[in-house]
Amino acid sequence: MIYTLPKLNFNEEDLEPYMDKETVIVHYTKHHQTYTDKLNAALKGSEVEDIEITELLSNTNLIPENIRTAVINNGGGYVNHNFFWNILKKSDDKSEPEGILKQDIEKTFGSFEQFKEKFSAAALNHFGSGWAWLVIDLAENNKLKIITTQNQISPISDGMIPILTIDVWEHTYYLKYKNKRVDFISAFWNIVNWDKVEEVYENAKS
Ligand code: MN3
Repeated sequence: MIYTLPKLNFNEEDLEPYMDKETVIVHYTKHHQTYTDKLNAALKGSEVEDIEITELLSNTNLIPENIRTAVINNGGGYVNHNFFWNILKKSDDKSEPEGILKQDIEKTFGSFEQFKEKFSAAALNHFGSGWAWLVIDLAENNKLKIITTQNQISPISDGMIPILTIDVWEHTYYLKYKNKRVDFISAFWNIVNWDKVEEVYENAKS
């Protein structure tokens, strides 16, 4: 199969001022596109080209050794960015989750504020390029957890289901925030699409 960029749920300028239009354009049409193209190139003609990328990343030993690194890196880049764009939106009044996700976050982390602090600290302290995530850990009784992954590693390769993420590669924030990842992380909370995150969580639980 041939992978293509998913449509964004928002216009390129909609995340302003928290994420600037130019960053969204470069991130989506250059970085995300490049992962997509390289994933397609790596899979082309291989014995696993018809297996869904999420299944390959969940079972990386299915991937032939000669393309395994390319598929993990670029397939991870493809699905991680698909996920990331999907949970962003134009800033509005809804700045925290509701329903079962809210309850489970409070049960796990004490309060939504404590969760935010912990997630932000994980994102800030992650060394180098990568991602911070809220995940469901299937191996640990579906517990909610905050983790980080290096480069384009997807949590699905470690048996976890992504619920929320922040991309902390410099290309996500450098044009606007320069080296100040901390400022980007604070801004990020304004553009989280909690309706989508709740939907992801409810689907994962069912
Ligand atoms: Mn990125």
